[in-house]
Amino acid sequence: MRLGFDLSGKRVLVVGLARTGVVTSLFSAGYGATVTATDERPESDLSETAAQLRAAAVKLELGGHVPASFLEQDLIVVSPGVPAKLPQLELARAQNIPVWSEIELAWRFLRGKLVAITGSNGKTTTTALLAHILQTANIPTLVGGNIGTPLLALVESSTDPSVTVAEISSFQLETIDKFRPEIGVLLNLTPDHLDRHGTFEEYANAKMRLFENQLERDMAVLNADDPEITKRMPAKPHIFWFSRQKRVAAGAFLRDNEIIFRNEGSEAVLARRDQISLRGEHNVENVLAACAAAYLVGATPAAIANGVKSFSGVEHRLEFAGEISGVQFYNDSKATNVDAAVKAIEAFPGPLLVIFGGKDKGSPYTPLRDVLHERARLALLIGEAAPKIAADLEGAVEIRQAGTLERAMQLAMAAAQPGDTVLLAPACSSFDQFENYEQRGRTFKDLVARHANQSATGAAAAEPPPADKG
Ligand code: UMA
Repeated sequence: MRLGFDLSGKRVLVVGLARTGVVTSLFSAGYGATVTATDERPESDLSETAAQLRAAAVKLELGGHVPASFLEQDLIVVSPGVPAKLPQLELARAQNIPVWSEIELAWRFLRGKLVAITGSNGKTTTTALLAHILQTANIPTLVGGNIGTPLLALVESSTDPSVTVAEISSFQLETIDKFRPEIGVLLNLTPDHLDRHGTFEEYANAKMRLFENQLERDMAVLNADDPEITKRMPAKPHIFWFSRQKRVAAGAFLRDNEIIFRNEGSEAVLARRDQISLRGEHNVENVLAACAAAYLVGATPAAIANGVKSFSGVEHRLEFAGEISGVQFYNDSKATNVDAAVKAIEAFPGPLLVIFGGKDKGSPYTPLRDVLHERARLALLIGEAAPKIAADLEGAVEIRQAGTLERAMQLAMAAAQPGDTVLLAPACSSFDQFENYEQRGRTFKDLVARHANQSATGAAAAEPPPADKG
């Protein structure tokens, strides 16, 4: 039973006007709220959005945030990308005005069950896989959250028997109030977004908020192999584990080739390891988590096995982008933090040429040293973070400064030999040079396609690359 929220006649301020803010503004106006929406970007950057919102009687404050407006509201809904500690939000909190993330508002309206998936890495793959398994099991399934579609956009389609599978980020969890998923999944905890959260502890605290409102009848699915998780176990929910390394008393684990779910002494075989087509050991963990959650939601073992077998992965996650003259190209643009990049590299035996860089997020790049030394021939650096990455990786692998993705591709084409793999695994966010990681990934794939065409037609590369040693 959800708490609900009566928006009718309420004054609602929506902060941030990208995907989340637009959906939130229109939803709130549709439910009878008086909506003001604000964005730091000027009207010239938001003309289409502005027209759409004005047509729905939303008042706009663009090109900055007006502090007084934050104090005249019954509710403020912030987009994930807006810092939770924005001074105007602190002022509102001091006046006891609730500041919620969009997932809080959505949770109050969504019907059916909610499975919320978080973690530092693997969220999107696990969310997509779980949704795919549930669809294979003929369970009415909705999918959204950090994966791209704001949860509020799913409210209208949700029904009592439906299951919403939601990817949830630390940014979204920072501003929840009563948000309570029936099943919460935590995949792993490694440093990420320290530029926003400040410390790993603060970041981990935000992630653990997934479980803070859960009751005894709710469930948590946790990674038994991650010490950062086992030391933070939530107190209330019924806990199920998943493990790649050991057998667990309650939850999913591997026994030889089989994925077993065990609970109260009885066991079910959910799928086989050799049915997983995703690369990398980290993806075995994602599959274990998705299988456990699917079984807990009510999918049969046969449907789970079929779902695992027919799932070929998600765009921008270790996505095969093409082969040119015996060199394979992989797009892992979603590797937006250091741990994700380490796991991406570990998924290939080598030799590798890896493209790193983008906007730095505050974590050191030194955890990449060993795996690069072992498997990579060359690191190509792009974007703002390049000098810091070069300093952190010095001596572990040959480094070249490329500046842009275009240049990195040229250098990779010149240096790669048949049998090599060129991997885009930036370890950084994309916002210095791209709109988002999706655009970065698509640019990479376009470049691979262009070079493939050139090589097929025998055309020379546009510029022969000089040796930019860095
Ligand atoms: N803005 C302000 N004031 C500020 C800061 C930003 O007005 O002080 C404005 C910006 O100008 C912009 C808007 O706020 O117009 C940005 O909103 P947003 O970044 O939240 O963008 P959305 O399109 O709503 O996307 C968000 C998530 N973005 C982030 O968390 C940064 C998307 O996750 C998510 O898919 C979407 O909601 C739907 O739920 C993306 C992401 O990068 C994929 N997530 C991070 C990650 O996965 O690492 C957490």
